[in-house]
Amino acid sequence: MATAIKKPLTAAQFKKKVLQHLNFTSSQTDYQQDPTAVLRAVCLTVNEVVYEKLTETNQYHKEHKSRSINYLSLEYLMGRMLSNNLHNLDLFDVAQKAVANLGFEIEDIFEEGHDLALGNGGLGRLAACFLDSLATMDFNAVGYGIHYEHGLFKQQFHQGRQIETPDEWREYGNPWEVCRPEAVQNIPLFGHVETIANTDGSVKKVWHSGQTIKGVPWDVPIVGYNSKTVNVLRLWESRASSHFDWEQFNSGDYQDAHSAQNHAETISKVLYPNDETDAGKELRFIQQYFFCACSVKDIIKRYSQQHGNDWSQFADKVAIQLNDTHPTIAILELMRTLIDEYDFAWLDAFAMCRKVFAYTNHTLLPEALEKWSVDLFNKVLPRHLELLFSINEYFLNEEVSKMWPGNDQMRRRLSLIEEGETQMVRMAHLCVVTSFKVNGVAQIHSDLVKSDLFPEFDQLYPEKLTNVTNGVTPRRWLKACNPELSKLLDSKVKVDWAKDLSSLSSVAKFADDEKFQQKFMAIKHNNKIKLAEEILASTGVEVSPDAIFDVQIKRLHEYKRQHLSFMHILALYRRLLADPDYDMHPRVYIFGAKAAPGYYLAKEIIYAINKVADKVNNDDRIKGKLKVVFMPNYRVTLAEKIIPAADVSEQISTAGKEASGTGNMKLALNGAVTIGTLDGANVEIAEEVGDDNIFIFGNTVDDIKALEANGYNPYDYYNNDEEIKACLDWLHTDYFTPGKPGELSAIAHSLLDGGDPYRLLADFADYAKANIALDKAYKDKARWARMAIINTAKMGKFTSDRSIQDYVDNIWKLTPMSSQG
Ligand code: F55
Repeated sequence: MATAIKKPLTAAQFKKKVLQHLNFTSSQTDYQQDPTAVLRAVCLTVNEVVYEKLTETNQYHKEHKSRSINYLSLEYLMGRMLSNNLHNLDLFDVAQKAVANLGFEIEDIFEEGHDLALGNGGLGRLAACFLDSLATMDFNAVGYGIHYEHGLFKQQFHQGRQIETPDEWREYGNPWEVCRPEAVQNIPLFGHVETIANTDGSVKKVWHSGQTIKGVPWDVPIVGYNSKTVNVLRLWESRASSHFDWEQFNSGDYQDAHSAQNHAETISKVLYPNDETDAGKELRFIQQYFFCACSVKDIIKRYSQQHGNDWSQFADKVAIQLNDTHPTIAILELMRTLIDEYDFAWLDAFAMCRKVFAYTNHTLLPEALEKWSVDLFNKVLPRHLELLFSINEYFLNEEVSKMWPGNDQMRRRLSLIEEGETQMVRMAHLCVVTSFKVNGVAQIHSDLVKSDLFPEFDQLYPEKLTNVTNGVTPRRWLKACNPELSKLLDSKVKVDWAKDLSSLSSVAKFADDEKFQQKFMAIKHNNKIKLAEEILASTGVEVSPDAIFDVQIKRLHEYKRQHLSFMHILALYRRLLADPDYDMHPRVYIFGAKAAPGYYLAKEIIYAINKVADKVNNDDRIKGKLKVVFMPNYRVTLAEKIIPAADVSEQISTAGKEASGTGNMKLALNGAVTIGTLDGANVEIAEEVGDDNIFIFGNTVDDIKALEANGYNPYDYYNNDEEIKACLDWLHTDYFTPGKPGELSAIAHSLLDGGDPYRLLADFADYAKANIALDKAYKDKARWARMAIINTAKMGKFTSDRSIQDYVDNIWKLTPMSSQG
């Protein structure tokens, strides 16, 4: 395969450098017993190449005054970096050889690395995939985020229940980051606003803050795959602005001097672990402002270094993408800076914001739409609140009332402020009003954003709402995690498919080729053997690689309906108990999911799955036909092991609830067949692979609306479906929790008296039917192999390179490095 970029080091040179780092940087001459020291030395070696490229990238963009995209996200779920960086630099083989020469397997060295888990789920992982694509495609991009001391909690199970422990990802340092003291920022908070009358009758507003926090940037280099670029992810850490109040300290008030420091450092201490509900906590709000203010100041500083005080090109050179509403406050911060610090007229500042910001919506769930109380705004950011009110006044008078004259109801509905007992700021409305583009993350989701979430905004701003379907990076999610399949694809596809994923479509012609099928399925089988070892090690459960590996990996949430699969497992178990010869191919259900620590029902679902797993896995009567494993501490690194081994991908959310999903893409890319609803990107996956190569079931968005219009009653299903009734009743007994009846009742309660908010029972029968069809398909080896191959071959659309190209063409309007001459 042709590689455009020359290998920067030979294996011998690489080894020499690793030894140098072991000797001189780590003073570690006795490295034979210490894979951690070797990991560190390998990372430092890679960094030598990385930083040289970073300098060249910066130089280029400085010279060309390139337009940049600035991606603002509270979350980045990067996973481990070493393997990815080696692949992207084309140094994998070199490092493997060098490390082997030192007496280690490269995989064992990787295992010493920590995940950078600075995110919850899909939204954070999407940001990570986008950074990879931006660097690969040579775009000038900076990711901005928070340098959390603790990322997403680690998960353990104690007697089946989730226990959370802190994530200590950088306890002993992180080789991939570098501190940039020269780019420190100071961030004001609290205080009051003074109004000063100018001689010409106008007024000047001065914000006197009550506290200042220091923002310290840590840069993580983002290495493009086979490209010229190394970009950075800049993560802000909060510190007390003067390290200590020495006066206070010297006067003996040691405790108070410390507590100011503690308060400042608390801001970047921990990632909020909620993935779909807004925590509504003051500290979260301060986190958001802290990182937005640091980032906006940094963006302005970078611009000024090239353009001085000439603001005329700002909107031509800078685009800022808001990853959900979490960084919305950046809009008000830019507005405030332009008016208060650069003397912009209000209208000019507002017009500038409207040219610079774009917003991505990731959810339609009402509980995830962020609102902050006006009181909190007033306390923490009094000046920003004034500006928010002024934007609202302009928007309601100049835009809403002109479009719908005399319509007070419309003013109330669209206002940036929700009236009520406590006034709340609607962050999504501020985003829509002040962004030049708003995108959903899959076609069906974007359509629903237009028709159901923001129909009036769509009328008011006809071209603003748009779609960019999500994607995943094939570098991490195929090339690095599934080396055997990658090699097979290399042998059939003559271009570099990792950079041009649609080229995989040429593999479809081998879908019926017996030899190719055998090779493809042998690789799957090998991956399953490896995963079976991992399952045994982490759960103690023995599973057969000859069984169907049925995978559901994602955050735990009622709308994702892990409990639909759980109910179906109960049904299968019942069928097997009633008839031990019940005809089904052995199946292993593999779950991976973290529940938000405060999400009661999600935790009950984990517990129930674990309890049923205990019973089923140890029941000889069913002859090993059914196994259930819940792998603890699901994270990027575990996903990289599970996905290559999956036969079946469970994507079973209630239609209309999953904005896109991205695990669905990763699994299909690795040859898993989807069983799923017509929700999120499943719809587009079905279009790509064709109806014969996916199992679609259940109510559509329109069906669900119709069910609800007719008055949804879960008891209709309970009373009319003997299997549903039996499974739900089972949960009240002590069958799975001996001596403790009712321990699993919460699920049954939610599905019956709780109204079954995610319409699980309405989809149960069709899901069970689709599973019978799936079982039949699996038993036909050639048919299944064909389906699996077609899935891999038809995933070209879902590379994050295509998503980024869509953003670039329709939203950001960037030019890549190579095309700038
Ligand atoms: C995190 C914090 C808050 Cl306060 C709210 C939501 C989240 C979060 O993690 N959301 C999230 O992951 N959303 C997911 O985004 C993916 C990428 O677009 C989608 O594929 C997925 O459908 C959506 O649920």
